[in-house]
Amino acid sequence: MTMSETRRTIASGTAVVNGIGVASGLKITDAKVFTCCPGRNFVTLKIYTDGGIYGLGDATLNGRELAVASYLTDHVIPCLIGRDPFQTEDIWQYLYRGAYWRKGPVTMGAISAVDVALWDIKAKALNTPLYNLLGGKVRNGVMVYGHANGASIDQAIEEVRGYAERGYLAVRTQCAIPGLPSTYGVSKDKMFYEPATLGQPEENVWSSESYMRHVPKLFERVRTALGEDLHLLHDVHHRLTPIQAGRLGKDLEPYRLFWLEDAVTAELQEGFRIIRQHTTTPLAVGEVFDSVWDARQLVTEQLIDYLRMSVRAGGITAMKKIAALADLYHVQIGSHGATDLSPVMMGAALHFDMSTTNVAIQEFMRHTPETLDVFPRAYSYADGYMQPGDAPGHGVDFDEERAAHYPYKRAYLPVNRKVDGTLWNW
Ligand code: KDG
Ligand code: MG
Repeated sequence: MTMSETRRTIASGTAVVNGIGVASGLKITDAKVFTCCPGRNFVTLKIYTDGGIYGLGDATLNGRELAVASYLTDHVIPCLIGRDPFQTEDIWQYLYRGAYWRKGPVTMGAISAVDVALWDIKAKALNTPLYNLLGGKVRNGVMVYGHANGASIDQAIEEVRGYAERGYLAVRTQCAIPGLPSTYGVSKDKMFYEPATLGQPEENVWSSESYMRHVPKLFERVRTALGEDLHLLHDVHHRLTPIQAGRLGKDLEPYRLFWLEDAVTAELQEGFRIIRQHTTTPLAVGEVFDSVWDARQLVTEQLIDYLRMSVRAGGITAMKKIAALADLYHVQIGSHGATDLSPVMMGAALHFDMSTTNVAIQEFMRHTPETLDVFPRAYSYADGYMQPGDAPGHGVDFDEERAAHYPYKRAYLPVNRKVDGTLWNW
Protein backbone atom coordinates (compact mmCIF):
# COMPACT_ATOMS: atom_id res chain seq x y z
CA MET A 1 0.00 0.00 0.00
CA THR A 2 1.39 3.44 -0.91
CA MET A 3 1.41 6.34 1.52
CA SER A 4 -1.44 8.19 -0.21
CA GLU A 5 -3.51 4.99 -0.23
CA THR A 6 -2.85 4.63 3.49
CA ARG A 7 -3.96 8.21 4.11
CA ARG A 8 -7.17 7.66 2.11
CA THR A 9 -7.95 4.57 4.15
CA ILE A 10 -7.30 6.49 7.35
CA ALA A 11 -9.90 9.07 6.36
CA SER A 12 -12.53 6.41 5.59
CA GLY A 13 -15.25 5.11 7.93
CA THR A 14 -15.28 3.51 11.35
CA ALA A 15 -15.65 -0.20 12.11
CA VAL A 16 -16.11 -1.62 15.61
CA VAL A 17 -13.79 -4.21 17.15
CA ASN A 18 -14.28 -5.33 20.75
CA GLY A 19 -16.34 -2.26 21.62
CA ILE A 20 -13.92 0.39 20.29
CA GLY A 21 -14.28 2.07 16.94
CA VAL A 22 -11.54 1.42 14.39
CA ALA A 23 -11.04 4.84 12.85
CA SER A 24 -7.61 4.73 11.22
CA GLY A 25 -8.61 2.17 8.62
CA LEU A 26 -5.68 -0.04 9.67
CA LYS A 27 -6.06 -3.22 11.68
CA ILE A 28 -3.55 -5.37 13.50
CA THR A 29 -3.50 -8.72 11.71
CA ASP A 30 -0.70 -10.56 13.53
CA ALA A 31 2.28 -10.16 15.84
CA LYS A 32 5.39 -12.26 16.43
CA VAL A 33 8.09 -12.40 19.08
CA PHE A 34 11.71 -13.08 18.06
CA THR A 35 14.39 -14.07 20.59
CA CYS A 36 17.98 -13.98 19.37
CA CYS A 37 21.54 -13.57 20.67
CA PRO A 38 23.65 -11.44 18.32
CA GLY A 39 26.36 -10.68 20.89
CA ARG A 40 23.73 -10.67 23.66
CA ASN A 41 20.09 -11.68 24.02
CA PHE A 42 17.24 -9.60 22.64
CA VAL A 43 13.48 -10.06 22.49
CA THR A 44 11.88 -8.22 19.57
CA LEU A 45 8.15 -7.78 18.94
CA LYS A 46 6.88 -7.26 15.39
CA ILE A 47 3.26 -6.17 14.90
CA TYR A 48 1.74 -6.53 11.41
CA THR A 49 -1.19 -4.60 9.93
CA ASP A 50 -3.47 -5.16 6.97
CA GLY A 51 -1.97 -2.01 5.39
CA GLY A 52 1.36 -3.85 4.96
CA ILE A 53 3.01 -1.59 7.53
CA TYR A 54 4.66 -3.25 10.52
CA GLY A 55 5.98 -1.86 13.78
CA LEU A 56 8.83 -3.02 16.03
CA GLY A 57 9.19 -2.96 19.81
CA ASP A 58 11.92 -4.18 22.18
CA ALA A 59 10.87 -6.52 25.00
CA THR A 60 14.33 -7.48 26.30
CA LEU A 61 14.61 -8.03 30.07
CA ASN A 62 18.21 -8.90 30.86
CA GLY A 63 18.47 -12.38 32.39
CA ARG A 64 14.67 -12.99 32.26
CA GLU A 65 14.06 -12.67 28.51
CA LEU A 66 11.80 -15.68 28.00
CA ALA A 67 9.32 -14.54 30.65
CA VAL A 68 8.47 -11.43 28.59
CA ALA A 69 8.45 -13.45 25.36
CA SER A 70 5.85 -15.79 26.85
CA TYR A 71 3.82 -12.93 28.37
CA LEU A 72 3.55 -11.41 24.91
CA THR A 73 2.97 -14.57 22.91
CA ASP A 74 0.64 -16.36 25.30
CA HIS A 75 -1.30 -13.46 26.80
CA VAL A 76 -0.97 -10.18 24.90
CA ILE A 77 -0.82 -10.92 21.18
CA PRO A 78 -4.17 -12.79 21.10
CA CYS A 79 -5.84 -9.60 22.44
CA LEU A 80 -4.27 -7.34 19.80
CA ILE A 81 -5.62 -8.92 16.64
CA GLY A 82 -8.25 -6.78 14.90
CA ARG A 83 -7.49 -3.63 16.91
CA ASP A 84 -6.71 -0.22 15.46
CA PRO A 85 -2.91 0.30 15.76
CA PHE A 86 -3.44 4.08 16.01
CA GLN A 87 -5.21 3.69 19.37
CA THR A 88 -2.00 3.76 21.40
CA GLU A 89 -3.68 5.22 24.48
CA ASP A 90 -6.61 2.80 24.60
CA ILE A 91 -4.43 -0.25 23.92
CA TRP A 92 -2.01 0.88 26.67
CA GLN A 93 -4.90 1.20 29.14
CA TYR A 94 -6.36 -2.12 27.97
CA LEU A 95 -3.10 -3.95 28.65
CA TYR A 96 -2.33 -2.12 31.92
CA ARG A 97 -5.73 -1.78 33.59
CA GLY A 98 -7.35 -4.66 31.77
CA ALA A 99 -4.91 -7.31 32.98
CA TYR A 100 -5.89 -6.72 36.64
CA TRP A 101 -2.24 -7.56 37.58
CA ARG A 102 -0.40 -4.28 37.20
CA LYS A 103 3.22 -3.16 37.08
CA GLY A 104 6.33 -5.32 37.29
CA PRO A 105 9.19 -5.56 34.78
CA VAL A 106 7.64 -8.41 32.78
CA THR A 107 4.23 -6.78 32.35
CA MET A 108 5.63 -3.32 31.70
CA GLY A 109 8.35 -4.59 29.37
CA ALA A 110 5.64 -6.30 27.30
CA ILE A 111 3.40 -3.20 27.30
CA SER A 112 6.40 -1.11 26.29
CA ALA A 113 7.16 -3.35 23.31
CA VAL A 114 3.54 -3.14 22.10
CA ASP A 115 3.37 0.62 22.63
CA VAL A 116 6.63 1.34 20.79
CA ALA A 117 5.62 -0.92 17.89
CA LEU A 118 2.27 0.88 17.61
CA TRP A 119 3.88 4.34 17.62
CA ASP A 120 6.24 3.03 14.94
CA ILE A 121 3.27 1.93 12.81
CA LYS A 122 1.44 5.22 13.30
CA ALA A 123 4.47 7.31 12.33
CA LYS A 124 5.19 5.10 9.30
CA ALA A 125 1.55 5.30 8.19
CA LEU A 126 1.71 9.09 8.42
CA ASN A 127 5.12 9.01 6.71
CA THR A 128 6.90 11.02 9.39
CA PRO A 129 9.66 10.52 11.97
CA LEU A 130 8.17 9.56 15.32
CA TYR A 131 9.38 12.72 17.08
CA ASN A 132 6.87 14.71 15.02
CA LEU A 133 3.98 12.85 16.69
CA LEU A 134 5.46 13.48 20.15
CA GLY A 135 5.61 17.26 19.96
CA GLY A 136 8.26 17.77 17.32
CA LYS A 137 11.95 18.55 17.83
CA VAL A 138 12.78 20.62 20.92
CA ARG A 139 16.56 20.47 20.49
CA ASN A 140 19.24 20.06 17.83
CA GLY A 141 20.60 16.79 19.18
CA VAL A 142 20.57 14.55 22.25
CA MET A 143 23.65 14.81 24.47
CA VAL A 144 24.86 11.31 25.33
CA TYR A 145 27.33 9.86 27.80
CA GLY A 146 29.78 7.10 27.09
CA HIS A 147 31.26 4.48 29.41
CA ALA A 148 34.89 4.60 30.54
CA ASN A 149 36.22 2.06 32.97
CA GLY A 150 39.60 0.71 33.97
CA ALA A 151 41.31 -1.94 36.04
CA SER A 152 43.26 0.94 37.63
CA ILE A 153 42.81 4.69 37.99
CA ASP A 154 45.47 5.27 35.31
CA GLN A 155 43.60 3.05 32.88
CA ALA A 156 40.29 4.74 33.68
CA ILE A 157 41.85 8.15 32.98
CA GLU A 158 43.10 6.95 29.59
CA GLU A 159 39.63 5.66 28.76
CA VAL A 160 37.99 8.96 29.74
CA ARG A 161 40.56 10.79 27.64
CA GLY A 162 39.68 8.57 24.65
CA TYR A 163 36.01 9.53 24.95
CA ALA A 164 36.86 13.22 25.27
CA GLU A 165 38.99 12.94 22.12
CA ARG A 166 36.05 11.38 20.27
CA GLY A 167 33.98 14.45 21.14
CA TYR A 168 31.97 13.14 24.09
CA LEU A 169 30.83 15.86 26.46
CA ALA A 170 29.90 13.43 29.23
CA VAL A 171 31.53 10.21 30.43
CA ARG A 172 30.48 7.71 33.07
CA THR A 173 33.66 6.70 34.90
CA GLN A 174 34.14 3.45 36.82
CA CYS A 175 37.24 1.76 38.17
CA ALA A 176 38.12 -1.60 39.77
CA ILE A 177 38.39 -1.48 43.56
CA PRO A 178 41.78 -2.61 44.89
CA GLY A 179 41.55 -5.83 46.89
CA LEU A 180 38.27 -7.02 45.29
CA PRO A 181 38.53 -9.79 42.68
CA SER A 182 35.97 -8.15 40.33
CA THR A 183 33.85 -5.04 40.26
CA TYR A 184 30.41 -4.84 38.67
CA GLY A 185 30.33 -2.22 35.94
CA VAL A 186 34.04 -2.57 35.14
CA SER A 187 34.27 -4.44 31.89
CA LYS A 188 36.96 -6.89 30.79
CA ASP A 189 36.48 -5.71 27.21
CA LYS A 190 37.58 -2.16 26.33
CA MET A 191 35.03 -1.61 23.57
CA PHE A 192 31.96 -3.45 24.82
CA TYR A 193 30.47 -3.71 28.29
CA GLU A 194 28.27 -6.70 29.01
CA PRO A 195 27.46 -7.64 32.61
CA ALA A 196 25.38 -10.73 31.73
CA THR A 197 27.20 -14.06 31.37
CA LEU A 198 26.24 -17.45 29.94
CA GLY A 199 25.62 -20.41 32.28
CA GLN A 200 25.03 -19.80 35.98
CA PRO A 201 25.15 -16.24 37.40
CA GLU A 202 28.65 -14.98 38.25
CA GLU A 203 29.24 -13.92 41.85
CA ASN A 204 30.95 -10.61 42.64
CA VAL A 205 32.52 -9.71 45.99
CA TRP A 206 31.81 -6.35 47.57
CA SER A 207 33.21 -4.07 50.27
CA SER A 208 31.48 -0.71 50.75
CA GLU A 209 34.40 0.47 52.88
CA SER A 210 37.07 -0.17 50.19
CA TYR A 211 34.80 1.26 47.51
CA MET A 212 34.06 4.47 49.42
CA ARG A 213 37.76 5.04 50.09
CA HIS A 214 38.73 4.55 46.45
CA VAL A 215 36.13 6.40 44.38
CA PRO A 216 37.01 9.96 45.54
CA LYS A 217 40.66 9.24 44.58
CA LEU A 218 39.48 8.22 41.10
CA PHE A 219 37.60 11.47 40.53
CA GLU A 220 40.33 13.64 42.01
CA ARG A 221 42.78 12.16 39.50
CA VAL A 222 40.34 12.36 36.55
CA ARG A 223 39.60 16.04 37.22
CA THR A 224 43.31 16.84 37.59
CA ALA A 225 44.08 15.05 34.31
CA LEU A 226 41.13 16.25 32.23
CA GLY A 227 40.02 19.56 33.68
CA GLU A 228 36.69 21.08 34.68
CA ASP A 229 34.65 21.02 31.49
CA LEU A 230 33.86 17.35 30.90
CA HIS A 231 30.65 16.08 32.55
CA LEU A 232 31.55 13.14 34.79
CA LEU A 233 29.02 10.56 35.96
CA HIS A 234 29.36 7.60 38.29
CA ASP A 235 27.17 4.53 38.93
CA VAL A 236 27.10 2.92 42.40
CA HIS A 237 24.80 0.10 41.20
CA HIS A 238 22.58 0.29 44.31
CA ARG A 239 25.31 -0.88 46.66
CA LEU A 240 25.41 1.60 49.54
CA THR A 241 23.15 2.38 52.48
CA PRO A 242 21.64 5.91 52.54
CA ILE A 243 24.11 7.26 55.10
CA GLN A 244 27.05 5.75 53.19
CA ALA A 245 25.70 7.34 50.02
CA GLY A 246 25.43 10.70 51.81
CA ARG A 247 29.06 10.39 52.83
CA LEU A 248 30.22 9.43 49.34
CA GLY A 249 28.24 12.28 47.75
CA LYS A 250 29.85 14.72 50.18
CA ASP A 251 33.35 13.38 49.48
CA LEU A 252 32.73 13.75 45.72
CA GLU A 253 31.44 17.34 45.88
CA PRO A 254 34.81 18.94 44.98
CA TYR A 255 34.78 17.04 41.65
CA ARG A 256 31.31 18.34 40.64
CA LEU A 257 29.77 15.20 39.21
CA PHE A 258 26.96 15.51 36.66
CA TRP A 259 25.28 12.76 38.69
CA LEU A 260 25.79 9.98 41.20
CA GLU A 261 23.65 7.10 39.99
CA ASP A 262 21.79 4.38 41.91
CA ALA A 263 23.56 5.16 45.17
CA VAL A 264 21.09 2.94 47.07
CA THR A 265 18.24 0.61 46.18
CA ALA A 266 15.11 2.66 45.71
CA GLU A 267 12.28 0.43 46.92
CA LEU A 268 12.21 2.69 50.00
CA GLN A 269 11.80 6.00 48.22
CA GLU A 270 11.94 8.12 51.39
CA GLY A 271 15.41 6.64 52.03
CA PHE A 272 16.68 9.27 49.60
CA ARG A 273 15.82 11.99 52.14
CA ILE A 274 18.84 10.88 54.17
CA ILE A 275 21.18 11.20 51.18
CA ARG A 276 19.77 14.63 50.32
CA GLN A 277 20.35 15.88 53.87
CA HIS A 278 24.08 15.26 53.49
CA THR A 279 25.15 16.17 49.97
CA THR A 280 24.61 18.53 47.05
CA THR A 281 26.01 15.99 44.55
CA PRO A 282 23.16 15.53 42.01
CA LEU A 283 21.37 12.18 42.35
CA ALA A 284 20.07 9.91 39.59
CA VAL A 285 18.05 6.70 39.92
CA GLY A 286 15.47 4.64 38.07
CA GLU A 287 16.87 2.23 35.48
CA VAL A 288 15.09 -0.66 37.23
CA PHE A 289 11.81 1.23 37.75
CA ASP A 290 8.90 0.01 35.70
CA SER A 291 6.08 2.44 36.46
CA VAL A 292 5.47 5.97 37.66
CA TRP A 293 4.66 4.54 41.09
CA ASP A 294 8.32 3.62 41.60
CA ALA A 295 9.27 7.28 41.17
CA ARG A 296 6.29 9.22 42.54
CA GLN A 297 7.70 10.16 45.94
CA LEU A 298 11.24 10.66 44.64
CA VAL A 299 9.90 13.14 42.11
CA THR A 300 7.24 14.96 44.10
CA GLU A 301 9.53 15.43 47.12
CA GLN A 302 12.40 16.47 44.82
CA LEU A 303 14.63 13.78 46.31
CA ILE A 304 16.42 13.22 43.01
CA ASP A 305 17.69 15.37 40.15
CA TYR A 306 17.59 12.87 37.28
CA LEU A 307 15.17 10.05 36.59
CA ARG A 308 16.81 7.15 34.71
CA MET A 309 13.61 5.46 33.52
CA SER A 310 13.59 4.46 29.88
CA VAL A 311 10.96 3.65 27.30
CA ARG A 312 11.08 0.10 28.76
CA ALA A 313 8.91 1.41 31.62
CA GLY A 314 5.63 1.18 29.68
CA GLY A 315 6.66 2.69 26.35
CA ILE A 316 6.41 6.16 24.86
CA THR A 317 2.85 6.59 26.16
CA ALA A 318 4.00 6.11 29.77
CA MET A 319 7.29 8.01 29.47
CA LYS A 320 5.66 11.15 28.07
CA LYS A 321 3.40 11.32 31.15
CA ILE A 322 6.23 10.49 33.57
CA ALA A 323 8.40 13.22 32.04
CA ALA A 324 5.56 15.73 32.33
CA LEU A 325 5.18 14.92 36.03
CA ALA A 326 8.95 15.13 36.59
CA ASP A 327 9.08 18.50 34.80
CA LEU A 328 6.72 20.02 37.39
CA TYR A 329 9.23 19.13 40.12
CA HIS A 330 12.41 20.22 38.29
CA VAL A 331 13.50 16.61 37.80
CA GLN A 332 15.17 15.89 34.47
CA ILE A 333 15.27 12.65 32.49
CA GLY A 334 18.50 10.79 31.65
CA SER A 335 17.29 7.51 30.19
CA HIS A 336 18.95 4.16 30.65
CA GLY A 337 20.65 3.06 27.42
CA ALA A 338 22.76 0.00 28.22
CA THR A 339 23.41 -2.74 25.67
CA ASP A 340 20.50 -4.81 26.98
CA LEU A 341 18.17 -2.20 25.51
CA SER A 342 18.16 -3.15 21.85
CA PRO A 343 18.69 -0.66 19.01
CA VAL A 344 14.88 -0.63 18.68
CA MET A 345 14.62 0.79 22.21
CA MET A 346 17.48 3.18 21.49
CA GLY A 347 15.70 4.47 18.39
CA ALA A 348 12.45 4.98 20.31
CA ALA A 349 14.35 6.63 23.19
CA LEU A 350 16.00 9.12 20.85
CA HIS A 351 12.65 10.20 19.38
CA PHE A 352 11.33 10.64 22.93
CA ASP A 353 14.49 12.56 23.93
CA MET A 354 14.31 14.77 20.86
CA SER A 355 10.75 15.84 21.63
CA THR A 356 10.81 16.17 25.45
CA THR A 357 12.04 19.39 27.03
CA ASN A 358 13.20 18.05 30.40
CA VAL A 359 15.46 15.36 28.91
CA ALA A 360 19.01 16.25 29.99
CA ILE A 361 21.11 13.41 28.63
CA GLN A 362 20.86 9.88 27.20
CA GLU A 363 23.05 6.92 28.07
CA PHE A 364 24.77 5.43 25.02
CA MET A 365 26.57 2.14 25.43
CA ARG A 366 28.02 0.77 22.20
CA HIS A 367 26.30 -2.31 20.76
CA THR A 368 28.50 -5.03 19.26
CA PRO A 369 28.89 -5.41 15.46
CA GLU A 370 26.77 -8.61 15.68
CA THR A 371 23.92 -6.65 17.28
CA LEU A 372 24.18 -3.85 14.74
CA ASP A 373 24.18 -6.44 11.94
CA VAL A 374 20.68 -7.55 13.00
CA PHE A 375 19.17 -4.07 13.57
CA PRO A 376 19.60 -1.65 10.62
CA ARG A 377 19.00 1.84 12.02
CA ALA A 378 18.64 5.52 11.15
CA TYR A 379 20.15 6.96 14.34
CA SER A 380 23.72 8.24 14.50
CA TYR A 381 26.36 9.73 16.81
CA ALA A 382 28.61 12.73 16.16
CA ASP A 383 30.48 15.14 18.45
CA GLY A 384 28.82 14.22 21.73
CA TYR A 385 25.26 14.17 20.42
CA MET A 386 22.94 11.59 18.89
CA GLN A 387 20.30 12.06 16.23
CA PRO A 388 17.29 9.78 15.76
CA GLY A 389 17.37 10.29 11.99
CA ASP A 390 14.44 11.30 9.81
CA ALA A 391 13.18 7.91 8.60
CA PRO A 392 9.43 7.40 9.08
CA GLY A 393 8.65 5.67 12.40
CA HIS A 394 11.40 5.19 14.99
CA GLY A 395 13.86 4.34 12.25
CA VAL A 396 15.10 0.94 13.46
CA ASP A 397 14.46 -2.29 11.57
CA PHE A 398 14.99 -5.98 12.37
CA ASP A 399 16.66 -8.38 9.92
CA GLU A 400 14.97 -11.72 10.62
CA GLU A 401 17.34 -13.67 8.38
CA ARG A 402 20.43 -12.33 10.13
CA ALA A 403 18.80 -12.85 13.53
CA ALA A 404 18.25 -16.55 12.73
CA HIS A 405 22.06 -16.98 12.74
CA TYR A 406 22.19 -16.04 16.43
CA PRO A 407 19.95 -18.32 18.53
CA TYR A 408 18.99 -17.32 22.09
CA LYS A 409 21.41 -18.41 24.86
CA ARG A 410 20.44 -18.39 28.52
CA ALA A 411 22.43 -15.73 30.41
CA TYR A 412 22.24 -14.02 33.79
CA LEU A 413 23.32 -10.83 35.49
CA PRO A 414 25.82 -11.43 38.32
CA VAL A 415 24.82 -11.62 41.97
CA ASN A 416 26.75 -9.68 44.58
CA ARG A 417 28.05 -10.86 47.98
CA LYS A 418 29.82 -8.98 50.73
CA VAL A 419 33.34 -10.13 51.62
CA ASP A 420 31.88 -12.41 54.34
CA GLY A 421 29.54 -14.09 51.83
CA THR A 422 26.29 -12.28 52.71
CA LEU A 423 24.14 -11.71 49.64
CA TRP A 424 24.05 -7.96 49.06
CA ASN A 425 22.40 -5.56 46.60
CA TRP A 426 23.53 -6.13 43.08
O1 KDG B 1 20.87 -5.08 32.64
C1 KDG B 1 21.62 -4.35 33.56
C2 KDG B 1 22.35 -3.23 32.87
O2 KDG B 1 21.49 -2.52 32.07
C3 KDG B 1 22.98 -2.32 33.88
O3 KDG B 1 24.04 -2.97 34.49
C4 KDG B 1 23.55 -1.12 33.22
O4 KDG B 1 23.73 0.02 35.31
C5 KDG B 1 23.68 0.05 34.10
C6 KDG B 1 23.74 1.32 33.43
O5 KDG B 1 23.74 2.34 34.11
O6 KDG B 1 23.76 1.32 32.21
MG1 MG C 1 23.16 2.03 36.07
